[in-house]
Amino acid sequence: MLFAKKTAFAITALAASVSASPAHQKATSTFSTSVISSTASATSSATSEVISLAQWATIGVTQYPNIFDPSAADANDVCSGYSLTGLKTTETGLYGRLSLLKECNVYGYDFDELSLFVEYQSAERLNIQIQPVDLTYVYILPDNLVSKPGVETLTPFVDSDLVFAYTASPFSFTIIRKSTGEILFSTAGNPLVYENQFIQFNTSLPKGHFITGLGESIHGFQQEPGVNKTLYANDVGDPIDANIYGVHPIYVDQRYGTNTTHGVYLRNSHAQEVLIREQSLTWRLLGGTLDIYFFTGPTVKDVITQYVSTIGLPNLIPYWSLGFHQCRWGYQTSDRLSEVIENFRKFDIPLETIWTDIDYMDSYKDFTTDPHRYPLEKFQAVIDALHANHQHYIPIVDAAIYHPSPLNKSDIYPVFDDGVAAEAFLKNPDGSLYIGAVWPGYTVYPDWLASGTQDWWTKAMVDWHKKVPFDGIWLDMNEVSSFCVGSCGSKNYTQNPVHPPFDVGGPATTFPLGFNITNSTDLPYYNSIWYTYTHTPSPSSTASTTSTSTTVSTDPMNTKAPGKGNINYPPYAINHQQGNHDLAVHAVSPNATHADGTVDYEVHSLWGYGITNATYHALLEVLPDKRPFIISRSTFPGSGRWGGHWGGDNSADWAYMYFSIPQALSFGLFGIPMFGVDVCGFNGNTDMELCNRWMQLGAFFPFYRNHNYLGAIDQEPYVWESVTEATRTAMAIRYEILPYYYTLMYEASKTGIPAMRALSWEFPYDKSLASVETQFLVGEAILVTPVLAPLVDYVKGVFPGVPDEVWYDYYTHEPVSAGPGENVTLSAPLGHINVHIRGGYIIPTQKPAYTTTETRKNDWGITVALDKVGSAQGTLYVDDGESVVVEDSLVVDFVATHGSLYTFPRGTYDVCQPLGSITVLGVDSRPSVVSLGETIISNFTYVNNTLSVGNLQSLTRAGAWATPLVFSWK
Ligand code: MIG
Repeated sequence: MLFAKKTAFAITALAASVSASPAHQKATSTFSTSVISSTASATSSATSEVISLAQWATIGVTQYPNIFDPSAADANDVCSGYSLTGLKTTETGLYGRLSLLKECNVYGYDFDELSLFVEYQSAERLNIQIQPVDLTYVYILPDNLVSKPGVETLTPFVDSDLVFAYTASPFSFTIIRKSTGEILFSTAGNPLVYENQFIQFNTSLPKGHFITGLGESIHGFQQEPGVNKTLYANDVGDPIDANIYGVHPIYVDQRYGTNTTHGVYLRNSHAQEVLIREQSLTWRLLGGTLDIYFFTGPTVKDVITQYVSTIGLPNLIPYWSLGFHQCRWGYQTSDRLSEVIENFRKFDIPLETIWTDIDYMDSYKDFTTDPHRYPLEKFQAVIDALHANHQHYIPIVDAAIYHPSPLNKSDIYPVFDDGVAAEAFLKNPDGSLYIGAVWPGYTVYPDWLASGTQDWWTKAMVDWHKKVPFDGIWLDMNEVSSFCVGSCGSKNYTQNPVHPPFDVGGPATTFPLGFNITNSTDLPYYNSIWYTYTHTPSPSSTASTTSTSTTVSTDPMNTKAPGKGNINYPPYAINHQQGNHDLAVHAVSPNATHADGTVDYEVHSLWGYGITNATYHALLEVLPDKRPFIISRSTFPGSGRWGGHWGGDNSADWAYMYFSIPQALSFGLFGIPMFGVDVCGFNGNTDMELCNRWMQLGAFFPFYRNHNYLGAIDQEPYVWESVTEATRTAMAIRYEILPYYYTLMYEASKTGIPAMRALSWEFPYDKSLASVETQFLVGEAILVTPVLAPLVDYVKGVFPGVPDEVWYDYYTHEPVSAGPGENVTLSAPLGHINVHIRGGYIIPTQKPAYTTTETRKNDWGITVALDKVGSAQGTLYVDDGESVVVEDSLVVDFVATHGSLYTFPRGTYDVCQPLGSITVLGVDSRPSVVSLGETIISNFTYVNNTLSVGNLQSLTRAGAWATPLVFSWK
C-alpha cells in the first residue's frame, strides 16, 4: 500500500494582520492580508517532508442503513415477542419472567428468558428494567459509570401518578397517568424484540404530539413525525439531521390536551435509533439492557428537574466563564494572540478569555507548546498579562495521544510513555495498543475505564499547568475521533509523525446568504485569496512506504454471531452519518477494548463523557478549590456535572444561527445548561451582517464564544465597525445583568432548570407557543427576539401570556402592545437586538466593566418591572464566584408591591459595593414622594412611566445588601 509523501497547505497568516487602529475599520468589512505557504505541517517541529496517512486507510466497508433498506425485515412483523409469567409484587414494584414465544433472530440472537423489574423509585419516577436472565453476553452499564437512580423513598406504588399495566402474552406494557387517565406510553400491539445486537420496543403516541429532546442533532426543537434519530457519538461538522457529537436518549412529551408533561429516559450506551411517526415512536438499541425511566412531571419544568437530578445536576460554573470568550483556529503565534488581546482592548470590547486551538501545540501533541511559534517564555508572559488584567486563558486539549516513533531517538513524548506504564490506553482485542490516527499522526486513546488513567491524566495536567497556567480546558475530538479505520497504526507507527490524510484548513469558499449585497466590496479581495491558493503548486510525491494491513476485520455479510456478536458490523446497520455508515470510519473502532474487557461498541458514546469527568477531577488538583471550567464536544447524560458544551462545527450561515436556539434549548433539558455555539459561524466565511446579528444573539446564551475555522476570514468583533458597535451594545446588557444570569446558573445547579428557556416551558398551557424556537427566554424575566435572516430591519415575535402579562422594551421601557398569539413586527435595524423584560420581575444588575471581575467591583442596580397590578419579585444569589465548596453566600429576595420595593438579604457573603440606582418600570403616575428608608429622594426622573433614581451610594455605603431596604414611591 502506498503512503504518499505529501505536503499540506496551511494558511499560516490569514489571521495575521488586522489593524488595531479604529481608523482602519471600514464601514462594511475588513479582510486581513493573507500569506499562503506550503509548509509541511502547520507546526514547526515537523520535517519538511512528512508521510501522509493513506487515503485507503480512511475507508470503511459499506453498510446499508436499515431504515433505508426496503427489503429489510421489520422486526414488528417477523417477531412474536415474549410471554409474562410468575409476576410477583415486591416492596417497591413488580418482578416477572419473560419467555420467548417463538424464535425470531431478526438482527442477532434472541434471548430466550428475560427478567422484568418494575420499580416505583419515587413519587415522580418509575423504572422498568428488562434484561436477560443469563447475563453472560450482555453488557450491564455500571452504576459507577453512569448514574443509576434507585429507590429514593419507599413509596407504595399507589402514591405514584403513574400506573403500570400489562398484557401477559404477547407481553406488552402501558403507563397510564392516574390523575388524567391518559395513556402516556404503550407497547400494546407490537412485540418486544430482545436480541444480543438488537432490542426494539414501540410506544403509541397521540396525534399532534409535541416531543422534544433526543440528541444530539442539528434539528428544530420539536421531534416531529418523520424524524429518524440516530444516536451514536460522531465527529462531524454539524450536518442537519444526522448523528453528531453527543448522545442524549431522553424525550419530553408535552401533552396540551391535559396540560401535563412526562419524560422518558433510556439508560443505555449502545448505538440507538429512534423513529418518530404520527402516532408512534420506535426505539432500537444495538445491545445492552432496557433500563427505562418515566418521569411524571406534571409540568415540563418538573420533568427537567426530575430527569436532570437523576443523571446528575450541572456543576456551578465559575463567574468569570459568563464573560466573553474569543477563540479561533489560526492564532498561529503567541505574538498574534497578544495582538488580538490588545485589539479587543483598543476597540473597548470586553474580552474575558482568549482561547488557543491546536495551533499552539508542538506538532499537535497534547500538553506541549510549539517552541518557535509559542515560545514558552513569551507565551507565559501573555498569560501572566491576561491574569494581571483579570482575564483568562483556555487551551484546546485533543482526545488522542501521540505515539512517538521508536526509530527516531529524538521523538520523545513522556506523556505517552507514562500512559503506557499506567496501562492507560485502549487495546486491540489481542492486547496490543489500539493505534488510530489524528492530528499528530498515529495516536493512542486513553481508556477511561482503566484504573490508572485518572492519575496519569491528572499528572499530565498538573505538570503542564506549571508551564502553561491555563484557567479551563476545551475538550475536542472526543467522540472519539480517529482519521483511519481500525488500529491502522499497529504496524505503521514507526513512520510517525504522519500527516492527516487530507489537507488541513484550506481557504473557506462560502459566504453567508446575502453577502454579495451587504459586503460586495470584499468580493474581489476574497477572489484573489482563492486564486493564489488554487494556483500554488503542490509538491509532488517523491517516495512511498509500504504498509501491511490493519487489524480491522471486515464482515460485509453482516453475519449473525453469537455471544457479543459481530460488533464491527452489527446485523442492524444504523444510519451512521460517516462514509459508508461503517461504525469505524472517523472514529475508534467498535472492537477497541477497555481494561475490563468492555469493547467500544458497548460504550462508544461514553468516551467524551469519560474525558470530561477525568478532566474535571484533574482540574480540581490543578487549581485546588477553584471550580473547574470545561467545554466538551462529546456529551452524554450526566456530562453536565463536569462541563458545558459548544455546538461544534456549525457554518457561518443564517440557518445555523437559527439552529443554535433549538440546540441550546435541547442541551438545557439534557442537563448541560452551559451551552453556546461558535458565534459568527465556524465553517465558511462569515460576513459583517451575520456577525453583527450573531454577536448580539450570542450575548444572551450562557456560553458566549466567537470561534472560527482556520481558513476563514477574520471574524473578531472589531473587524467591522458596525459589529464593534453592535457587540458593545449587546455586551453592555449581558454584563449589566450578570448577577441575574449567574443567579440562574446557580439555580440550574440546584434544580436542573436551565437559564435559557423555551417559551413552551414557561407558558405550557399555550399550544401556539410550542413551535416557537426563534425566540427564547433567559430565566422567566427576559425575552430575546433576534433577527435570524439577512437584509431585514424588522423581526416578528410573539409576546407570551398577553394580555395578562406585560412586556417592556429593554431600551425604552415602553410596554409592548400585542394581542394574544399575535406575531408582532418589531423594528430591528442592524445593531439592535430586541430584548424585553417581563412585568412582575425584578432584575439585579451591576454597572458593566471590561471584565466580570471588574464588573463585580461596581455599584449595584435594581430594575423593577411591575406587572399589571403593580407587583414584582426576584432573587439574587451571590458568592465569590469560584469556590468549589461555597462557605459564604448571599441570597437577596426582592418584592415590590403597593408602591414599595423591599429587599431581604440573608447569608454570610459580604458584598461591599453600594447600591447605585433603582429603576421602576410601569409606574402609573408621577410619584410625589420617593424615599429610600427614611431619606426622601428629591432627585428622581419620571419618563415613560419609568421612575429612575441614581446616586444612592451615599445611602448604602455599607454595601447594597448589608441590610434590608425599603424603597417607596407614593
Ligand atoms: O478536525 O482543532 O470542533 O472547533 O477548531 C477539526 C481544530 C478539529 C474541531 C473542532 C473545532 C476546532 C478544530 N477541531
